[in-house]
Amino acid sequence: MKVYVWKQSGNSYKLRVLLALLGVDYEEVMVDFRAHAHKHADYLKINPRGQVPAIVDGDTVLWDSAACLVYIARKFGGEQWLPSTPAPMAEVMNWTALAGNEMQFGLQYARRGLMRGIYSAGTLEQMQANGRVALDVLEQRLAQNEWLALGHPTLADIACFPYAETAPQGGIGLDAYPGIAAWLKRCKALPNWPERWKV
Ligand SMILES: N[C@@H](CCC(=O)N[C@@H](CS)C(=O)NCC(=O)O)C(=O)O
Repeated sequence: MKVYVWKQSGNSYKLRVLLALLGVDYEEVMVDFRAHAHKHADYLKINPRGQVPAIVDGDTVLWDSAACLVYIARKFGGEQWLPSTPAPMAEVMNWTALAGNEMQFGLQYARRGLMRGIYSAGTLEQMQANGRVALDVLEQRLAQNEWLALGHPTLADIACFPYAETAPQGGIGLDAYPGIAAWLKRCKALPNWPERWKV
């Protein structure tokens, strides 16, 4: 299985985390953003959105982090990370949807704005406001619960972790979110939790 990533990408880090926790063997392919490799014709055949992450596993080609996480969890992770029964599966998907919406367009875009000067999707203040919606939802949950879904670590935690952790890089400090801060530490204490790539 080939996994296409870039080292500063939080969406790529989600896959790195799940693969490490599960001890899956795979080939990591760095898509060099500095060379605009994510916009090259060859790569666009894999991910038509010109983004990372993506997975190629035989005839299976996946180009969204949530889809990639679902694939890895169900192929290698049994019932723990994404259960196959309706209500538990849907509860996990609540959080992957939050990760793909307010966390992406709020926390990730605010970070991208401050780190790379890209403001194509609105002002920094708009993105930070969106990001705070996500953090408020997380905090509400984590003030009473150790994990986001089902009382144990699941895909929900992995999908939400990267951009919650980097919220300060988007100008949103975590001091007002003690439940999130404690949960970030709990996640990192899981056996085999990997560091981000060195940049
Ligand atoms: N919804 C996508 C978002 C992926 C995404 O935003 N990837 C970023 C890196 S974290 C990227 O490739 N950005 C380059 C671009 O959009 O041109 C997913 O979850 O996979």
